[in-house]
Amino acid sequence: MRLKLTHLGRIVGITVSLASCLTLIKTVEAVKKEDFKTCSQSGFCRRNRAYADDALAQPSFKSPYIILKDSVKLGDSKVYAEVKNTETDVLLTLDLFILQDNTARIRINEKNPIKPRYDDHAQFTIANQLIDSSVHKTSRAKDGVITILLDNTNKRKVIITSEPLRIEFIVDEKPIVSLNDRGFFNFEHLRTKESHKPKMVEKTNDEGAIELVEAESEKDLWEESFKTWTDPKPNGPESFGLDVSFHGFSHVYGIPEHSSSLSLKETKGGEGSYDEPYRLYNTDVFEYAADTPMSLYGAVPFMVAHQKDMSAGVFFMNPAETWIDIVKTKPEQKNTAQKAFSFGKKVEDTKSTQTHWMTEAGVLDLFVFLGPSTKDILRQYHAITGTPSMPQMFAIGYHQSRWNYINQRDVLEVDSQFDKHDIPYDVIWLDIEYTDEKKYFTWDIPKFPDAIKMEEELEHKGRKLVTIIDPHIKRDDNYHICQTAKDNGYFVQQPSGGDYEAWCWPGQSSWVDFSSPAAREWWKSEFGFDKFKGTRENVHIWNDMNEPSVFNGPEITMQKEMIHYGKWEHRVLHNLYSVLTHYSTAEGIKERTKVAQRPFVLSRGFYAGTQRYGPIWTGDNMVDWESLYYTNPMILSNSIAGISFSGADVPGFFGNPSPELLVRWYQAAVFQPFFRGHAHIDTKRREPYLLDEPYRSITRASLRERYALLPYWYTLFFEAHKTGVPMMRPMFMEFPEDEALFTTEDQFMLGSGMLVKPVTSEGTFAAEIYFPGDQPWYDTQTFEKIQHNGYKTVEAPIEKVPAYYRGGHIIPRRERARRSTSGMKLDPFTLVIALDNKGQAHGELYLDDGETYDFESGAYVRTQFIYNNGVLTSKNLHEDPSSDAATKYAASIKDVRIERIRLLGVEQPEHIHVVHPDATRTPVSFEYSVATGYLTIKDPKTLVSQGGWRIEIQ
Ligand code: NBV
Repeated sequence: MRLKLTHLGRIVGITVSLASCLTLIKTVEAVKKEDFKTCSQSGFCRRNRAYADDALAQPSFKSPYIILKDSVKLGDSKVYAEVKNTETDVLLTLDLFILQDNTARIRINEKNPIKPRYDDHAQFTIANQLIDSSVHKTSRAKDGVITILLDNTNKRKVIITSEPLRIEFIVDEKPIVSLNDRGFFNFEHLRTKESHKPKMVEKTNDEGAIELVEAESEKDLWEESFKTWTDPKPNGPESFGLDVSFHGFSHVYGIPEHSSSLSLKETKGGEGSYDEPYRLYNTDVFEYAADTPMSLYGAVPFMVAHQKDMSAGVFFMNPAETWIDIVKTKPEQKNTAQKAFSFGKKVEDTKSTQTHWMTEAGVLDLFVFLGPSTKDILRQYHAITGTPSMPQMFAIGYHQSRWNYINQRDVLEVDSQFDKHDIPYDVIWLDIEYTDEKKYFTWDIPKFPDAIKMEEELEHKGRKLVTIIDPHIKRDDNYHICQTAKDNGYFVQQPSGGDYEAWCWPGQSSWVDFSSPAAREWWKSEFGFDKFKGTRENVHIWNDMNEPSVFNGPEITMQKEMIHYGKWEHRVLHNLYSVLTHYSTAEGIKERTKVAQRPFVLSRGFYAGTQRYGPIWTGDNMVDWESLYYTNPMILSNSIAGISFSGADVPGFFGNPSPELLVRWYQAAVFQPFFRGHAHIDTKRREPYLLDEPYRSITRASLRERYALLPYWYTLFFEAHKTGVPMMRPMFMEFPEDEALFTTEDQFMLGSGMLVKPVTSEGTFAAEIYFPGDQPWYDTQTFEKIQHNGYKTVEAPIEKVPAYYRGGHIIPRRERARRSTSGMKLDPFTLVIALDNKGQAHGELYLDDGETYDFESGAYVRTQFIYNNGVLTSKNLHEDPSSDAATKYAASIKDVRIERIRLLGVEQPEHIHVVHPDATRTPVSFEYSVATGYLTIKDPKTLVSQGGWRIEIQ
């Protein structure tokens, strides 16, 4: 048995004292699936799945939920109705709101619960005021059917049927999304154990006689066990399930985080399907496996369905544990009762996707988005949950981390090696060992005797430091953080009272209750420079283990019966814990300076809304080719669910990479939003400068390419901040009509202007790429033009990552090699103009100070470049270009110019002139490559902060 000092989720049982801190020892091995529940081991999942199976098994099944017709109230853009479970007589309330922009919200709760069901999470998740649709008085109720229009055109409507309850969204007379179509809706009302009447079913016993026995659904209602843990479930059953059908949609996406394909797989039979539902329950899955629906560190209950001419989305807003079954049918499969409600409409003979959502507790609160495009859906989703925050410029450079840089000297040595080898990087990271005995907000002073000095040295080169702060707090009476939290009741509580205590890195620990407003305020204040001694402005934070990870808890997390602020059980808000940690930390960083700087906080756990606080990464992946492959579908799934700023440990966390794997991983990460090299404590050092040639030069070139592309990246981050459309995009988002791309996950678009296909397998020096559309593509390294529609094999030697500019797009770059982003602030730009077949192109550049929030008051430059008919012009897209903030910012970059223009796909010109804003006309020199049709215009001396110039190419 190989003993390692590593993750405590796999405790073998030996406790040693190491450097005066309690540390546990374990063996390294691959994921232990048996540590995590399957659906059949989770009471509510099993019950809801069984409910669905029963419904399907009975040809005459009819959902027992009906709308009480007399209860219906039609308002402007809303409907209220009471729903009765005809088997139990329990009443539910149904509220349907028609919101702006093709969005509807449906809430179902108990009418008279014996105690309230948890609903407080909405205040954290809904970022914006929800605005009712402007459509008024367009609802009508007739013969038990309620019709309500989503817009003024009669094009989009919702039809609610009373018996049984069924809600259908119709676009152009075609059903698009329907709820309770298959009758799986099941709402477990709160009850006392004494009042509960078990459901009995007939069963044939061994003697062949029929007897009444408790139904399968009666198991685990009041208590359930998993391995050595028993969940006492004081509230009994409180789950709900609902089927959501996407008619005519063969593909659904999103619901991260899973190490799975981009187009989600079926979970109940079907080719290549999983036999478990996708699970959403934030967990610290050690050495997670590839290609599984098991839950991981984050959970976003948002799914997007796409077909050729439209997309639809569903956001199941609830932070409790949720499982989702997916099946695909062709053509529509319905039982008799359901057929009765097809309104005589023709259902297309295409595949449909039927999903079944099962949630452990709380209120059913669902948003439906009708797009029509995927980008529209993302705008609609972000209008609810908030758009991603705008990062500082350094955050999108390269980060160098490992567990651990051992001391101050080590940090500065690594830093200087980057410079020595001319490799750019922006941030160096400290993992848990920098603390005094894993007491966060403290330093191991012998190892870091003068942290401020170290940070100043980094600052001198414009670099940053990130330190880890986890949410588990060491139980220690001499530790100020523990003391304050203990004295003020800031820790999660046990059901019987008293702080919850369990095991984590520091040994015996308690967990800050971030759902408590007072605890959040206190946590924020601890980031003040006067409190977190040894930190200054260039120090940012990393929140790890915030699922939360609890080494000796069930499924390596907190027991569900633990108590949060407001006496809510952990069960009801589990997936929210991560985002509350992330929020509190990010706000703390924002508030610690007089002029707020945009915080940088990396989080491992996440939930809907996380995008407002900072990036996430995909946790403890393996150093192997398969894990490299999965970085793309995983990050794309995050992107489509609003978590657009994400990345994976490069080149994997556990294990030692071959130089080839390392090089290929760096090449891929150039085009992935969050780019951090990180490594497990037992791995060999692998900073890029340690590589032998040619690998070192190749990796240096990759990192330089990342830095050269930062203007494009930053412009895309701004677009995401404004619209929710992610930087890294699935191919189908840009080419929504091309069905060949609906399952493509090994190539992707960076913005709308670049296509990337990273090499993710060993010994592979060619790539098969699908070039969509009828416009040309240009190799980003050779500028070779590819006029091809469909698959094409291209060479991909070790120094090359296949990446292409899309004809019709202009990409801004900065090509001077610098140590870090801070050195690039006033650097000139290069524009790459990739012409389409008509000789046209357009693109954008967004620029601001890269640090503060001044851009919100107008301190930015936003320019559109347009190339048409041999003339390049620019257009100022600033909302208020003559405002003080705009002019002041423009003045601060007044000398920043375009130093080079590369025109791809152009004929050799005779003259090139710049016409300056004052109408003076000067010739410009250029070079032309006949072989590739590539033109370089040298230093046209046009300023990015100034419009009114043009470049004429004749
Ligand atoms: O803090 C140590 C590690 C960290 O390096 C890693 O990135 C996290 O995902 N952390 C998990 C704790 C346990 C790792 C086995």
